[in-house]
Amino acid sequence: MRTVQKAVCPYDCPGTCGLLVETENNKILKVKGDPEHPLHHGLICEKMQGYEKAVNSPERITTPLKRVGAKGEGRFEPISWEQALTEITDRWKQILKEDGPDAVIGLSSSGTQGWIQKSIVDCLFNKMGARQMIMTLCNGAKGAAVDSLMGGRGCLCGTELKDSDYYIVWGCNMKATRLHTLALLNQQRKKGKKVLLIEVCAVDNGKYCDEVLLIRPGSDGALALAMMQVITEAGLAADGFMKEFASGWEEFRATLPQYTPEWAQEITGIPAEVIRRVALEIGHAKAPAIVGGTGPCRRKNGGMNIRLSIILSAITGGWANPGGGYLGENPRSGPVLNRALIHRPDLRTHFGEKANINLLSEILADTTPSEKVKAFYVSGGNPVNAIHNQKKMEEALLREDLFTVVHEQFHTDTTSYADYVLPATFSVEHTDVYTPASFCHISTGLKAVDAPGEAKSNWETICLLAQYMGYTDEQFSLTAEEMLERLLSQPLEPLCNMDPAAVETLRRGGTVALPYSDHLHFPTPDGKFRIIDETLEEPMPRYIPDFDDPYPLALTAIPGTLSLNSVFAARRDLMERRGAMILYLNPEDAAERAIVTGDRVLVKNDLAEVEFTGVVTELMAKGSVGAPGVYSKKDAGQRLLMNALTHSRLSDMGEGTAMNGNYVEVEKLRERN
Ligand SMILES: Nc1nc2c(c(=O)[nH]1)N[C@H]1C(S)=C(S)[C@@H](COP(=O)(O)OP(=O)(O)OC[C@H]3O[C@@H](n4cnc5c(=O)[nH]c(N)nc54)[C@H](O)[C@@H]3O)O[C@H]1N2
Ligand SMILES: Nc1nc2c(c(=O)[nH]1)N[C@H]1C(S)=C(S)[C@@H](COP(=O)(O)OP(=O)(O)OC[C@H]3O[C@@H](n4cnc5c(=O)[nH]c(N)nc54)[C@H](O)[C@@H]3O)O[C@H]1N2
Ligand code: SF4
Ligand SMILES: [Mo]
Repeated sequence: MRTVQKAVCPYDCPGTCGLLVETENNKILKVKGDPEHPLHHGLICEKMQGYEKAVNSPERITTPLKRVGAKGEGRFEPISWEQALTEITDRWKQILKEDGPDAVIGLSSSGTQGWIQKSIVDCLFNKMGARQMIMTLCNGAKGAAVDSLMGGRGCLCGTELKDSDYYIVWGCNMKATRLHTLALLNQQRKKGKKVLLIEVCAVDNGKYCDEVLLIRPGSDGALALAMMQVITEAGLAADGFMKEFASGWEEFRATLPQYTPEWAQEITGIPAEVIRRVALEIGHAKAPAIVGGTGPCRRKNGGMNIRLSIILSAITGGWANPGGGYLGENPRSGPVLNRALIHRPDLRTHFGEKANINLLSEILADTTPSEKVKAFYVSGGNPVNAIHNQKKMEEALLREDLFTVVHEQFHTDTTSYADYVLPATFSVEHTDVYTPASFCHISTGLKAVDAPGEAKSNWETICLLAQYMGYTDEQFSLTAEEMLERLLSQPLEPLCNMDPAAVETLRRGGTVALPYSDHLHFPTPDGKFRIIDETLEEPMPRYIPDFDDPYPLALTAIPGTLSLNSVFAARRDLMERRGAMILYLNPEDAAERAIVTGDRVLVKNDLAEVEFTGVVTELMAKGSVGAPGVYSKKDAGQRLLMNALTHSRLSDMGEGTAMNGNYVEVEKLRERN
């Protein structure tokens, strides 16, 4: 019998879209957008329109596997769950006994954003006392900047943008990562509202915007300062409003005169007259909105860049008007459900070392006896392709004394190094609850079909591993459905005040809209928008430069429009359309190196030399090159990928990724074949 059930897109994408899943005889036939979704009304990206192709793929891993070849070869034999669980936990027990819990790392990465399936992995590793992970691979510096200024609350919800009167899309690839925002802005442009793009690479989004400012990577803080200088000098800053709702405004304002457009032109590469004109447009807008992406935050000065752009969004007083403000972080003040019920920090009795995901290659490769990691568990992640310093990561995973277990849906470049691979489910094969970034809603998706073969969800796998470890906590005998019920029956604000019918919707699987946050109410120590933050290394916002590496071109990671990190790598239809690894170059940089579109180019720095196919475009800022998408070795047809060129370094705030703060030289290798 054919049935249609509501589901949720589980991926690490600000939308958390609602889906309708059509099933027959325990098989997914078709997945489409849910027109009843209260915020998105059925709009989903083309990647998810073919979700059934991935779920039904014959390439899925369907049994536990044990390595038979050398590490990295990717040769395995199928074994039973019983054997896998026994052998894995015997080894873990031995490592805990001989080396202690600091020798264990459990990585619950971004494969699924479902609270239940993601956080249960952390629960087991809390229980084991393993190294605590600092998960700041996406936007650690941006989150820290928002926390510093606004106490973690006050960002716009995507639907509020309908009321803005001017849009600044700042380092955000809407076409790839914010489909709903792109659709909304397209509508607003028809009403005569302006969309300004501030980007290092406008290839994907330039055509959807009225004006493009191509900026030198990492110089966004200087641009924001110069715009504020122009706005204050022209008498367009809302002084009364700022004095009332912000702290430190007058002291900060006094620093602005030095930041002229001419000063910023030198740093940003944007002509002073353009900075002046655009700043005045923003100054005259009643409710300007900044759509802030992660690009400018992924560098040494990332937190400062974001602090300055958010202050710019506030100084005209637009925050007091509907639609005015900053979109780019969680628009709610806090969680609506109690995540601690799942990851159970209270089960942790050993508080040893911490591990930042951005430094993972170095941490795993460290063979100092006291620092050595001996057990590595990967769930929902593909560190070989996605984490900085690929060569170091592979060197680490080759270590004979690093015991690696990977829970995956498909073979990846990371599973090749695993001692054991366990088969994972897709979101339609398990139950979970989801909350988006940048929107105000909550969704649940209940299991719609059984998993193929012996695949098990993160929840089931972790509970079994825990039981084989001998852990008797009640947590590990619950089902995911029982956990969902616990979460829904112990809600936090504002779910406590939710209509009982809405809670029933979540019990059955569906989406409920939540109220927006109050954009003028800040849980900072003095209850104000905090411009000067004495708890930071740089209390007063000012321009600081990015890393000072001895290579001329900045290398930027651009999100792929046909991929989402590794999660669509198994979709042959999408990967064939995407093609080989390309590198965007500005015409001047290309001409200096005699490179034309189609040439094979070699990108080099102190870490590696990686080949790309060059694409010369005026939509790439001078002084920078851009590499879209995360590739597998198979899709790229080569061993070294983009992250062979990225250093394991951190941003100025939030211990965040500095993935875009990498510098390279490019040379022509050979002409197109
Ligand atoms: N289709 C698709 N969707 C995705 C993803 C994906 O890979 N593909 N990734 C998902 C994940 S995990 C995340 S964290 C989010 C990220 O999504 P967002 O937070 O919305 O940010 P991005 O769209 O990644 O923004 C990156 C943009 O910043 C630009 N940029 C880089 N450096 C600078 C700079 O110094 N200044 C300026 N002005 N611009 C700069 C890049 O060219 C790029 O276009 O998206 C999620 N959604
Ligand atoms: N060059 C470059 N590097 C990047 C980025 C970039 O844009 N360019 N983006 C960066 C960002 S923002 C991020 S967040 C990281 C992402 O890096 P990771 O967190 O490592 O995520 P993915 O690479 O997407 O790998 C996720 C894996 O989880 C699997 N998976 C999906 N659902 C489940 C599930 O329910 N259970 C289990 N066990 N597995 C599941 C998928 O098959 C996939 O292989 O990459 C970062 N690295
Ligand atoms: S990947 Fe993003 S845009 Fe596409 S369906 Fe999922 S949440 Fe929506
Ligand atoms: Mo991310």
